[in-house]
Amino acid sequence: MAITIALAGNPNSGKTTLFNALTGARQHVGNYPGVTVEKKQGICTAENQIFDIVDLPGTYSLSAYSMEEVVARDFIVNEKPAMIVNIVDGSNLERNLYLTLQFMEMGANVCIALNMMDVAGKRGVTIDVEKLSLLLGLPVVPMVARTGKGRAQLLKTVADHVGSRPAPLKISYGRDIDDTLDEMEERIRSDHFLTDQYPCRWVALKYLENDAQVLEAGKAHFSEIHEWLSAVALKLSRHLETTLDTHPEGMIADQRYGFITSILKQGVISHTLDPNRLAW
Ligand code: GDP
Ligand code: K
Ligand code: MG
Repeated sequence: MAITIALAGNPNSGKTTLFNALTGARQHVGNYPGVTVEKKQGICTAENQIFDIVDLPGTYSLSAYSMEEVVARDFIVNEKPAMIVNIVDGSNLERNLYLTLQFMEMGANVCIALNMMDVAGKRGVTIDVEKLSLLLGLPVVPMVARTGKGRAQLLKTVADHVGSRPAPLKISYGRDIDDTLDEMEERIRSDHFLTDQYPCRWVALKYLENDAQVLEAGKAHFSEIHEWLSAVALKLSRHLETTLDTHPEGMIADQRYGFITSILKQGVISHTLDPNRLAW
């Protein structure tokens, strides 16, 4: 039986290039149900497995602001791919990892295809791949999708990790938000609120982020808990506005970037003085 693998990443990270490198001519194009977003799907056989590869729409985040974000998120939640191959532009690491972090918060089984290593090399940037992998707790495979370099290693890594079920990543958003999240999460867990679809903390987070899709699902599912969660989120929002002149969404985004920065600061990226020293 084919194993479903989702390719996900920021626009222009090389998703389609990698998709073509993996599937060759064995691909077909359709639409995601109910929307005009194009769905590319293809077969790749490697490591004695058949992988059914789906090229998700390119996104920077997993909020519900754009159709692409909703499509990518719904696919992960509903189709539960065995693995997400998250294509990361290695020459633009900080920005790209913002999406990675959100997959991890969803508890998705992620591996990073660290692409554009040639571009990073030309800029004199060296990435300590092992350290990045260790600090994130994810497999990371460096590659150049355009030439196919790293393809075999990526497929081996995917085959080795398809069965993993990592615990959702829990990052700190500062005390005010963390305390509220804990309280919401507890109620969500004990009432099994939307937990057939999403991890508990993720539902709580989405209430704080005022996520239209989750709020709508919550309202339809059980209005009493929905009202309670909305009230708790509103209370926190007012508190943050009064005390810090900010709102939960802004603070959550800031803390995510803070988390990424703190990882990258630990010697993951170094700059060589001689940009002609191409590692790739
Ligand atoms: P997508 O938007 O994520 O699907 O990205 P594409 O696959 O369309 O790639 C965006 C651009 O980056 C194209 O011009 C690709 O040829 C190029 N590209 C993809 N991978 C690499 C790579 O590893 N190195 C370099 N230098 N260019 C790449
Ligand atoms: K593109
Ligand atoms: Mg594309």
